[in-house]
Amino acid sequence: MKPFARDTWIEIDLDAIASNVQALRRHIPSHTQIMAVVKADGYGHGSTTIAKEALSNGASRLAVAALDEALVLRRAGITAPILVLGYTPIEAITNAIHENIELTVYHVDWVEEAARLLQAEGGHLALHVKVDTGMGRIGVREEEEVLKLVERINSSAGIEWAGIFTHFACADEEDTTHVTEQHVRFQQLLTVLKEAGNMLPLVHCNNTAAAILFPEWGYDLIRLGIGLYGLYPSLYVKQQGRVTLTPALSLKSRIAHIKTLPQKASISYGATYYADSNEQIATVPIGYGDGFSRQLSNRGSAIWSGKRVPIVGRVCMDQIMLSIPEGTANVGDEVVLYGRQGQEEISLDEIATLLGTINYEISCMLNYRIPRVYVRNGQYVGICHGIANNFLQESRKKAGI
Ligand code: UAH
Repeated sequence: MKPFARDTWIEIDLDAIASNVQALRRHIPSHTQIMAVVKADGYGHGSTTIAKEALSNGASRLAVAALDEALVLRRAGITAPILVLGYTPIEAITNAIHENIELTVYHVDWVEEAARLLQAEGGHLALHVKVDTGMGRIGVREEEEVLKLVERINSSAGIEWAGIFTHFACADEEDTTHVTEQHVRFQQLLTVLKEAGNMLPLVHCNNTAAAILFPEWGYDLIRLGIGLYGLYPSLYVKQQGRVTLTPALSLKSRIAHIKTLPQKASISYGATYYADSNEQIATVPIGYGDGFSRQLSNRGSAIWSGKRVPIVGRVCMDQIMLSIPEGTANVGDEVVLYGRQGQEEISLDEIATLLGTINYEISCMLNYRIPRVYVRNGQYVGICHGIANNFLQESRKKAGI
């Protein structure tokens, strides 16, 4: 018996996650650590399982966007260093102190408030200084400001200057002008800090794209996000063929209803599709309520019996309809929405292109309603998520996972 009621699930191939970390490990300098970026619930793959798999295969650190995400990892028993890449409100830092979570800092006022809190309450806080070399979001920009910030950190009891980093805006592009300018600016700031007598802490700048294209900029660590999940940051990076990545995520469901419709029978809201005579229409339980975009109405497809079949009519909140032109479909037949079946594949890149976005958004969109099932060596080894949790305890036992 499977451990969830609705026949729609995400399969995550842990062997692919392991192989992707190992591929980057081989590609970057041996002294450069890997920080696995598992924000947004591991880009939709489930943060705790992905974090553990990455740590077992060559990553030594983790990063998330928000402190709450770091606390989820600690609650799962993960003790590796975790960096919060985004803003942390001062009133929340007590949690970071108690749970030994590293924070990002980019303003001297924040350090002063943190120092006051530490003076009153005691404890230790490790900070990474974020410098804005051309991304234009959080980060200190001017040399004097960076120097002032570092000075304030170094003179504050209980605060450790643990790292300095920047983030590239255009590392995945063929035109290297912008990324090179950002790197030069980063190097200049590091030189200014060294000339002012500072010993540099952990230095890092490379995301997946830069780690693949500029491994020589590895410094102390890379922040590996999209590549961990087996996806390339852009078609350009993929085409360079420098590192082989394996996608980890598949989205699957099963036919819930099958019927043969007469000519001109309409399908779904808005009656945007009319059946041909004797058209076989399969209903599949997935929809925009799961993060399967309504933009795929009359445009997307699925794989059934190793063949592509079109989505007909509008994607509903919980259901879609497929036209099965050849062959006999049955209730319970497996349908692949993203991933492979037989020789056919629907990649996240294909869906991203169809929707005018990037693969990152496609996996992040898949929400809590779909259980994540983890697979190793072709065997189910775990499950997490959402509404399936209600069903879990007893059915997990029955399913033996
Ligand atoms: C600051 C920061 C991010 O916001 C994201 C990442 C990971 O990027 P990729 O997914 O492109 O590797 C690193 N650092």
